[in-house]
Amino acid sequence: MAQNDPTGLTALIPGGGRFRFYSVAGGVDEIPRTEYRLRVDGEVRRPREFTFADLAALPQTRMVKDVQCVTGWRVPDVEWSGVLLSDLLAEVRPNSVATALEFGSADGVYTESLTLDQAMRPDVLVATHMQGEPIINAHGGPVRLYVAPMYFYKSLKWLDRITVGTQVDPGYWEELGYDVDAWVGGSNGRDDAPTV
Ligand SMILES: Nc1nc2c(c(=O)[nH]1)N[C@H]1C(S)=C(S)[C@@H](COP(=O)(O)O)O[C@H]1N2
Ligand SMILES: [Mo]
Repeated sequence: MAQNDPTGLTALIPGGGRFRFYSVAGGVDEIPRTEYRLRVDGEVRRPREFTFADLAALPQTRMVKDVQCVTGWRVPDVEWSGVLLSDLLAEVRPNSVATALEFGSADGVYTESLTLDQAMRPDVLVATHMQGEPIINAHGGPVRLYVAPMYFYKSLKWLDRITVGTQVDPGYWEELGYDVDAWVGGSNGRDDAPTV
């Protein structure tokens, strides 16, 4: 498996099913929930910072869906919960010119992006829990993105910033050649990718 991995940085996460650990930055120090902050700004009417408690006070959404890494490993039926990105965006109210989002990580290196339309989907989550437990540091906790219909590289770990803007900036892997629109496709028959 490691030989299929362009990063050479993976290992199985203990107790994590068949998840493999990915971090282009080598990881980040544990972020206590009480110190967690998510900055949401850019083309929004109400830029603000969310604490972990702020996220917990928003409507909670749960979904059971697959994880698919572009290098081939897959974990079926993972339970995720947290705040729908669309519910978070309703709090900050994107301006009419807004068309894209950029996500930043506390690792200071990894970035990702979505169009505003993709971000509004009902299967894109600002996730705080995985398999019924708080997301552990190795999985990008306390808060990571979970973009169900796309390859797992879209699901940025250690989420600490969302900048709403007017153009999609290619993320870390996308600068290295991976698709910006990373639909997993119809191969598993249940990821709801648009048929194009
Ligand atoms: N910040 C950050 N997020 C990231 C990555 C990364 O290197 N850094 N790797 C991505 C890739 S390629 C995958 S497959 C998943 C792996 O998540 P896991 O370590 O929880 O299995 O995280 C994605 N999000
Ligand atoms: Mo990946």
